Amino acid sequence: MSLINKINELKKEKNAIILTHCYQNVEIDEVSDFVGDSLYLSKMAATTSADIILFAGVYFMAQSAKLLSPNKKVLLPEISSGCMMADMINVENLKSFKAKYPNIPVVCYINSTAEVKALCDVCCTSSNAVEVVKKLNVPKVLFVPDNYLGKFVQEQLPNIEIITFNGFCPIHQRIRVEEIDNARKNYPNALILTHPECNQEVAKRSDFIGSTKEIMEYVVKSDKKQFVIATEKGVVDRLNRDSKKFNWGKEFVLINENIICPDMKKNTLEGIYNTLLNETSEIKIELDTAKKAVRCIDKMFEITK
Ligand code: CIZ
Ligand code: SF4
Repeated sequence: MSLINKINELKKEKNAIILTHCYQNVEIDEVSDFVGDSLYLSKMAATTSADIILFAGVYFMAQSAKLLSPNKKVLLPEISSGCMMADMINVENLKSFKAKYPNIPVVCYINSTAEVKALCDVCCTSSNAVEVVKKLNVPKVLFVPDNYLGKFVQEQLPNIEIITFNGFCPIHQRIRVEEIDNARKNYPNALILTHPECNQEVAKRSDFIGSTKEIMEYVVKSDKKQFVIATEKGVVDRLNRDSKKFNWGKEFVLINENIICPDMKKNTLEGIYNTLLNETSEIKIELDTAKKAVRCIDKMFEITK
């Protein structure tokens, strides 16, 4: 039996589901129940009736699934798959940041650990960051950990003061302005779409700035045929696969072949099979931390309803 069939059999046997982030290796979709961004996957984790959730993604995402489904067994095949941005902030430096700017609500990007979320007021994703900050209806917010996403929100909401923590995604930060300019020359008929984790100069030179979900929705609706994408390779691989499968006749080009998140790529079909078979790498979150962190996520759902 192929590894894919073996995983699918095990899933049935154990009443398990696999949630897969769109930055994962594309072959993992073959065994996945849901594929998408953090927000979508969090919602699926919150509503599933499965006993086991295997998260094909990185640590903070599996933690979010556990927070939203505390009675389920949540497994992360590669327990060392972290997020370099999420790891730039911790309880200690977050406390210092808050002490420097007291009594200001703290918005945290979902790319943060449960321990960090437990000390923040509301969470957001790249799809709803502007909406979350706007709906808080306050004159000032602290935004952690991504300073580029924070600055992107600031541009959309000039009447709110957004004080950003100095975190960033080292993968998206690799994208250079010159690469955008070269893409314009090399693909004159293409649209250039970037993620708000990119630096502001890169973002400003592109045709569209959006989360992975927004980028994917945009290109499907567009009547253009060629797109240069400035976000993680998994998004481009899925778009090219779907273009072939559904005859869209569209071509997607990754801005730079190095826009690959090494932590996201740690998962393999073999690792998934072994994790599900042995039920290893279970996510556990200390009760008090979980209680506070889930409040931060619930507040996001509440205000974006
Ligand atoms: O929210 C997510 O899943 C991430 C990491 C990025 C995005 O834009 O979807
Ligand atoms: Fe974190 Fe960047 Fe990897 Fe996303 S691409 S998981 S922000 S390191």
